[in-house]
Amino acid sequence: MYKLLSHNDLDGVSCGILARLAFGPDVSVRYNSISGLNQEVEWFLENGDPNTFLFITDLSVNEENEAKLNQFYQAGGKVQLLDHHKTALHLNDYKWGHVVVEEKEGRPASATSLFYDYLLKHGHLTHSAVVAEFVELVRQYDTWEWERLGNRKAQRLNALFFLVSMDEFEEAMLSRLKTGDQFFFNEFEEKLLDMEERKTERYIRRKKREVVQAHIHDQWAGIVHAESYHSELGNELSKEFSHLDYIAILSMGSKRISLRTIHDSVDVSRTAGLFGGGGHAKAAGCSLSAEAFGLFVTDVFGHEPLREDAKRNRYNLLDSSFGALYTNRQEDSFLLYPLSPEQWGLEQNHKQRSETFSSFEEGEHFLKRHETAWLARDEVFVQYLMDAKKRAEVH
Ligand SMILES: [Mn+2]
Repeated sequence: MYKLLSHNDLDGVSCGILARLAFGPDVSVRYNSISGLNQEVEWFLENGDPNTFLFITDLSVNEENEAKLNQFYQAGGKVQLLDHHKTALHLNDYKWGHVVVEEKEGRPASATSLFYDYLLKHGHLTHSAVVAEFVELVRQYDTWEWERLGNRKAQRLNALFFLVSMDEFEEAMLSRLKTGDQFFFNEFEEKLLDMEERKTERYIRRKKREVVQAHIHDQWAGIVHAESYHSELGNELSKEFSHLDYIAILSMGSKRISLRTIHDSVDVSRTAGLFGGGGHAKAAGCSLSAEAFGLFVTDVFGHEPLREDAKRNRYNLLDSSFGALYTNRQEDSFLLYPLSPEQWGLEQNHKQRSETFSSFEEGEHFLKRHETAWLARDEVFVQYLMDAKKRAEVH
């Protein structure tokens, strides 16, 4: 008999689907939240049949279970842990641990792709084009590679995963992977996914107006409360407010914080680590502890949400040689303009400020972080230039 303990997201559940494909009725599968896994492992070690082969995928165990699993293994127990989270790399010290972050240079791994390779290598599955395509879609979604590769099918697979129950998803995928030679969505699913896509867009648009920023442990965080679409939301908000190091998505019901970033210079698994969590460089999470609640909720309760940059401007543009005008809720005007190719100056309400910046971006980040400013609309820009002209005439 086999037992699989896996994560309850698309990557984790797809490991369960592969296990069912390989072992049929001989496997029992349980999906867990990150915090729920350790209890399941303990239960298995105390009450499970010691002849059962235990797989753990897409999740890692705490120190206590790490030691207990190793004892179990040393005593002849069969266990294999497969994970792709950087924070689990130390488990490679054990024969039963296999943690790979990158399959090869520039190709990030997912638990499903690692488990598929394992099952092929050990003869539990034979190669199938449709299964390989499914595994690749899961890998692309889980590692966010789909966006770079422009593969919306991967994103739609994840959307479908959230639209139906886990049992329904398992069943639908299993029957598709057993037959067919190409992975497809049926007509009904396509229709459903189109509707879902529009709903997600509206949700994200609304959430863009609810982001507050805060300087926490030497990083700039954008904070938003949201129950759903964490990855899509984190990605969109990180692009919209690119002066922020990361986006923290708070879920009060589950007392969790999801951390997302698009910046290569930021590692949110380290940020999550400060609050007892972990994950990947660009996607991580932690519990909403009392300390985190103070920083991410109480301290920012009075903050006004950020505003998006004006989008349809023709004159007031980023990085322009005339300068770019920013404004804030106090209706201050900030003109960021080039003094020379290597230096940008700043004027506030027509008065010179002492700060200078070595690039436009540096000045923009300064204004967004310290003045909570956004790119003004064209009308405001034109008015500012007219005022400047009047002032010059008076003097
Ligand atoms: Mn994963």
